[in-house]
Amino acid sequence: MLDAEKGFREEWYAQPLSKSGPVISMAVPSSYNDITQDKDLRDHIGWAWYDRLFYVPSRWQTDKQRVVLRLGSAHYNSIIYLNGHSLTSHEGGHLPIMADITTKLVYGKENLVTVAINNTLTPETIPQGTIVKHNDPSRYPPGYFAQSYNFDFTNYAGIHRPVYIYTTPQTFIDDILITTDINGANGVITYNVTHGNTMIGPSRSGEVGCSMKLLDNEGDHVTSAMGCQGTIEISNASLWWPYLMSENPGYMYTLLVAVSDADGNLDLYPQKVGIRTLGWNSTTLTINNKPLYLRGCGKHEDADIRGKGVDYALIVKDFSLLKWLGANSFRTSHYPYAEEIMDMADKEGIMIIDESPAVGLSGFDEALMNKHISVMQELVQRDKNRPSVIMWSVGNEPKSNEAAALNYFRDVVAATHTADPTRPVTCVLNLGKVVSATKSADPSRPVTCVLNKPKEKEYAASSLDVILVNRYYSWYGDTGHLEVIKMQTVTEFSEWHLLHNKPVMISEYGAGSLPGYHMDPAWTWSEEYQAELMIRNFEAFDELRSKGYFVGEMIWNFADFSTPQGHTRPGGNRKGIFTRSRQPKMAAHVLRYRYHNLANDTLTN
Ligand code: E9O
Repeated sequence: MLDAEKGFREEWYAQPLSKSGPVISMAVPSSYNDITQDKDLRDHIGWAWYDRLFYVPSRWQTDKQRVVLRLGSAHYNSIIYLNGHSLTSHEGGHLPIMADITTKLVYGKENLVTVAINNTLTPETIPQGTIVKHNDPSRYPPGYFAQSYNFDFTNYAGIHRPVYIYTTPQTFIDDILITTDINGANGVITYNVTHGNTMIGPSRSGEVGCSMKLLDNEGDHVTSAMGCQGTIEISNASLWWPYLMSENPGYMYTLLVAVSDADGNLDLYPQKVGIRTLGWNSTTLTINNKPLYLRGCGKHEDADIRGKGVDYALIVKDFSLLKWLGANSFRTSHYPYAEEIMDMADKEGIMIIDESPAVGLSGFDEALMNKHISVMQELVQRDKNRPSVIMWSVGNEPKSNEAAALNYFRDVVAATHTADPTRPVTCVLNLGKVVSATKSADPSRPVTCVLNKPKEKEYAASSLDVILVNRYYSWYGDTGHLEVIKMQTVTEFSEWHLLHNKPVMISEYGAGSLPGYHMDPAWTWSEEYQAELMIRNFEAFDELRSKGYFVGEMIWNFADFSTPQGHTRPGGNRKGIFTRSRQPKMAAHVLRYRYHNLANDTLTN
């Protein structure tokens, strides 16, 4: 039910929403925007309400079960009520929300869960946005406003991920932290299990103990251990390798964690474990001591009808396409993706640059920084045990030419390292570029490289472990001049390395194309232009690779995706190498040829 600022005053959460006004049938998980024919729903800014009546069995109460409500995510700001009472709230659209509801349920009877969500973005939210109020009564109706934001993908809203109710015993596994290492041919797993206790009625639980069973990927017993903390060493371990770097990529053991108390309560959790190490220095990223070259894509959670809603069929399709391409990685541009997607990445051996929702940030003050740090901590908390996650990205394209960015990124990166010392931290940059010649006297000719913006004006790079840069030569600059790509790309990325002495990679490059639109010689928006732009980039990447510090390339974007309406976005952002319905453009075939060749290169070298 859409709300024009009345819901809280009228206490819509106190009873089923249908008693407060007309309700819309809605699917969960899904974005609400593109499901119906209602333009107001598609373009809604502000509060929207969901509710659901449900039953829980009374046996859960007699069995003294602890009951938890979990939403994979709700976008952006959410307040959750249970049986008319406020339960919890969460800010931020892409990370899970959990609440213990044991004592708030009525067992064997009807319960009501109500979720109010608000998609408004402001300079204080991550990501940021601005509400533009139009006060001219001769041009706009009273109270007219619009939402704008500093990124190009649609700010889809809704309950995007599954909502579960699950039970545990009253003594339960609260968290598990896994780190892995290799020692010669042996694999080393270090674990730390924390447990909790919810008092349900009189409890006698005293001592709580933990025991571990390690199973291989076929479920066969490998070894066992006692204690809530410890280290397990496995001789001749099977390591977690990325796709096309081993016969058996994505190998995972299962650590069967058991926590039990004196009352005989037993909580079991099968924790997946991929054994691998990461390393990085001033030129190289390594996995299991082998140098890594990332061949991948920037992606989005985006599809027809469901918007950003989790779709199991789509997840399988996208991984099938990634493997068809020969990709070994992607970046979760520009927010944390669904856990179902991360599970597939672990299993298929696809490496992830795990990005926070901080896209296009500016105005770096302390309040924003504290919020940003909390988001990084939530993200690390959720994804810390995933072998696929090889790097944290604290954000994309910040306005890091603002001087305040220096201390801001130093502190956000440091806090991320504290939360997880085992992975490198990056931020995707696009400022401080080598701007090709000033507005030239002669716009009809291509211009070559002239530095006119020193990179010192970029304040985030110095805090990062790996430098990722988005660059669109011959698309956003020198449009139509494909011949300058190689020179400009080689110049720019060599400079980034020279200046910071760190590994560098290109995290976005590309061009829009309309499938079926052909022009030879290549012309902007044709499939030929997109493909040729990529080939010119490959020439630069190969030269950079030979210099020894260029660690990867990611095309922008895997698939065409939805954007707000605009005169530069014909039916959305068309930089996909696949269409939005996941059919290949010419570009996908070109990339496939390259990625499989690169995979063979890395295998044989
Ligand atoms: C972020 C990504 O989400 N990088 C953008 C991508 C794009 O296609 C967007 O989808 O626009 C590219 C940023 C390039 C900046 C160049 C600015 C030139 C303005 C005319």
